[in-house]
Order: sequence, then C-alpha cells, then structure tokens
Amino acid sequence: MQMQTTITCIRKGTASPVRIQYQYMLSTNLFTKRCPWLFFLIVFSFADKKPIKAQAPQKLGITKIAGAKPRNVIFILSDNHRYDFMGFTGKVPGLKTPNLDRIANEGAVFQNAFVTTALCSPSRASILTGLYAHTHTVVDNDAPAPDNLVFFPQYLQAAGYQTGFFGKWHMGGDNPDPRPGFNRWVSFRGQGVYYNPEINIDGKQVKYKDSSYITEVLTDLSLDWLKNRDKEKPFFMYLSHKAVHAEFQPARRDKGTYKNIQIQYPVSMFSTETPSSRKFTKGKRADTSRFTFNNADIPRWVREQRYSWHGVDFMYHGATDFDQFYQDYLETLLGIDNSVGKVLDYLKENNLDEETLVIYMGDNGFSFGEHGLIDKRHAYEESMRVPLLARCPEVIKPGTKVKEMVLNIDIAPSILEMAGIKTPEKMQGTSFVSLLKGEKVPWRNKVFYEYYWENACPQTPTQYAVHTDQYKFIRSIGVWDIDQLYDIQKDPYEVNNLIRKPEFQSIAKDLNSQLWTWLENTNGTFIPMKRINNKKNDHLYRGTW
Ligand SMILES: [Ca+2]
Repeated sequence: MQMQTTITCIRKGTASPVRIQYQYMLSTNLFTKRCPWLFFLIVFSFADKKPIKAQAPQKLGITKIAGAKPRNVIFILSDNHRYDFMGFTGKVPGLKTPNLDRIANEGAVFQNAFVTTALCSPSRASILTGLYAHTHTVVDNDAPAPDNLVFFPQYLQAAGYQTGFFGKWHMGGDNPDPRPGFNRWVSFRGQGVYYNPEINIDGKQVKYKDSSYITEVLTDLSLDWLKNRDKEKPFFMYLSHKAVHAEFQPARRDKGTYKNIQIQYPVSMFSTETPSSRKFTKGKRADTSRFTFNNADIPRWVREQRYSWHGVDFMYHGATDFDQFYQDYLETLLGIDNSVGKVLDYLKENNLDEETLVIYMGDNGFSFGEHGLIDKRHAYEESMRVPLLARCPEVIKPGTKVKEMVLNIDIAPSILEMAGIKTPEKMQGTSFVSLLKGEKVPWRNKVFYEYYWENACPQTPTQYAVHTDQYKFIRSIGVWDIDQLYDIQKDPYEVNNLIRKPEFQSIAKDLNSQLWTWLENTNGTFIPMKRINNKKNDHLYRGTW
C-alpha cells in the first residue's frame, strides 16, 4: 500500500515532545517502527466504507408521556475528560474551569457517574443507544455500528424535534458521512485533528484553514445552527468534542497557561516502580501515609503495563514526557470550558437558559499516573468514572448533588424523558430525571463494567467489574493473573487488593456470581469477534515480522 499522507508524529529523544509535521510515503514498516498507532488509524480509515443506512423516523414507535413539555436539550460530550479535573473539585490546585463550575453551581453534579466501557467508540454507542457494549456490539474502537441500532435522536425526530450533531462520531470505522437521527450533520473522520480540520457538513467535505481550532470550529457551527433553527420546533443539539483526546493540543491562546502549575503525582503512581523506572521530580507526590498498600497482589499485567505504550515509564514508546503531557491536557481542557461558556451565553442572551436542559459529560475517564498507568480501558476509578453535570433551572435546583450511581446508558432515556418520550423497551438504561428533581426513587445499588481486549492496544486485557457502594471486584479475562477486590470506601485509590484475604472470600464470590448473572441475563456471554486485517501492534519486535 503506497499513498501520500500528512501525519503528526512525536520525535523521540527530546526533553519535551516536539510535534512535527511529516510528509511520509505510507508504508507498513515505517509505521510499525516510528508511529505504529497511526498505522492502525489509517488502515481502519480505509477499511470500512459501507454506506450508512438511515431508518425512517416515522417507523419508530414512540410513547409520549402525558402532559410533558418537550424541552430543548443540549448534550455536550468531551473526550477522555476525567471526572475530577474541574476547577470546583479542587483536585488540581490552580486549574480553572469557570463555565463547567457554573453548570455545577447552578445545576447538578453527579457524584457517582460511570461509563459501562471506558473506551471512545463503545461508550459513545452506549450513550446513543442506551445499551451495554455487548448488546450494541461496538465492543472496540474499530467495530462498526450495526445497521439495526437505533440512536435516541431518531426518537426525538419522530416526536417533532430538530436535531443537530456536531463533532466526533467515531463508530463504524472512519466514515465521516451523516448518520441517522440528525437534521444537521457536522463530523470528521475517526479521531479528527486539532488544527485545520476537514469537516463533513451534511455530506460535503469542507477544509478549514488558517490555524482554525477544532473545538472552536465545532462550537461556532453548533451555535450557527441554533441561531438559524426553526423556532417553532423544539431542538436537540449534540456537541461532541474531539478534545481532550491525546495527543493534546491546546488552543493557541491557552498554550503555556499552566506552565507553572504543580503537577500532582497520585497515591498509586509509585507502587510498581523499579530501580530502572523513570524519575519524576517536577510534581508533588501524594501523601500515602493514610493508606494500606498490598503491593504483593498487584496484577502482573498492571506491572508490565507501566513499561508499555500506556504506562508512565514508556509512554507512547518512550516519546512523551509525563509532566508536559499533564500540562497539555489541562490547557486543552480550557478550550472545552470556553466552548461550554459560549453555549451557556447563547442560551442566556436568547432567553432560553431557564428552560433548556444542558448536560455535560465525558465519554470515559483518563489515568494520570494512577497504578503507574496513563489512558483508560482498565476498570480503575479514574477510567470508569466520568464528569457528568446538568443544568436546567426550571427543573433542577442550584447546587443539586446526585449521589446515586448513574451510567452512560442512562443518558438516552433521560433526554427522551425531558422530551416527553417514554423509555423504549429495548433500552437497558434508566432515566435519571427524577434524581435531578431531587425525588427519592428506587435505584440501582451496583454498576457493571466491561472492556474488551483490542488489537490496537494489547497491553490491557479484557476486564469485567462490578462496583457497589462499598466494593469493587475486577475480573481479568485472557491472562493468567490475579483478580482484584477493593473496599472503595476505605481504599478509594485501590491500592489494597483484598482478593486473597480469607475474610473477604464470601464477598468476592458473591460479586463474581453477580457479574456472571448480569452477563447471562443481558446476553453478554457471546462477544462478537471482528475481523483483524493487520499485524499485531507489538512493540517488542518493532515491525520485523
Ligand atoms: Ca474517549
């Protein structure tokens, strides 16, 4: 395969990552040696060109909620924004997110929001369908969305809404073309790029130039759509940002804002350290004195991942500096906060801010050194927890705190309820609107988690987990290794694996049983294996086979 393409790569051997634009003649050998993840990105961008079949909205059966007002809704989704990196949480001293804080102060904060799979495509499919990954079958970042899936905006259209999608879709290979459920379509191929993006607007490719920045382009296009909408109909807007996905690139005005911020090294960052580990000296080490550590029972795959693509000692094949990576993330996040501010300002200026529901959410979490890891996928808290905020003064009291455990599969039923539509029977999520109103309703007391091993990032095995108010049980599949049990209340950073303690055997047994019951009851024991066309992304042999 030979084709001309422009890629961004990171040059090794420099104190901080230097991003440089290369003109490369694409070849398998080059990519597996220099930038293997791009090889997969590009291979899959040409792998799936199936036409997208649209379902006619009128064929969808919807049941309306009697007397309900069809409310305007804006859903803002960010990428890889971890749950606690917002100004109001105080997690990162000096980090400022005034607009996210505004939603939190004037609306509701979900204190226990989780995704059922911490990976871009599966989580996005769960948000759009209200289904677990093993049900919608978008189980990894390359699995296409089957034609029989119904995305919740299709129900909104059927109820008379005008709907718009703006941003990252990332399901079904790398196809940027319009998907069912949206009157206005703005998207891009796969992960997209931060600067000078090529955008698909209602089926036409448009190239943005002059250092245009993706977060601003998407925000401006979404607000243009709102300004020109049919004011006789209710609206639903899905603003789906590329930020803050790696490789992080802040807006130019934000670059360097946090050059002096104190980086926080988490409690579990050094548990798997060895004499050959990188030295981390710039940031502040967490106080570990309050916690009991059981380093003997850290799974081997976690130890080994420390020295992998997604570990602090060998990040992106040793090409990335942890401290710079951390700073870049915070600065890229500022663009998201700015976008949220523009949306809120628009609503206020147009007298829509009392009635419109605005939801802000991340598609999955992100580790910054916890357990010696970066990235997500695994079932630790930083990966499966997400930021989730909601504001709608007509419905939600300022300063509302929702303690119940809510999931990405609850988004679709909740937005439909706010639109006056009952939850479709096939959806596995539950509307959390009652919780937003402060009502006491029966609610789940545990959540289940799944992650499926994927070829592109083989260092994380398949993970299943069950998370109750107190405990988390994590089962790894496909590796000869130890499982994990944590008392999350006493051990929020998951450093004391209880799995071999005699007094916890009955708890582990019960949680394991619940996990399998959930999988059996939701038809989750049959995971589709999708065709893999390329070689394994194994750094060890570096493209020599
Ligand atoms: Ca993501």
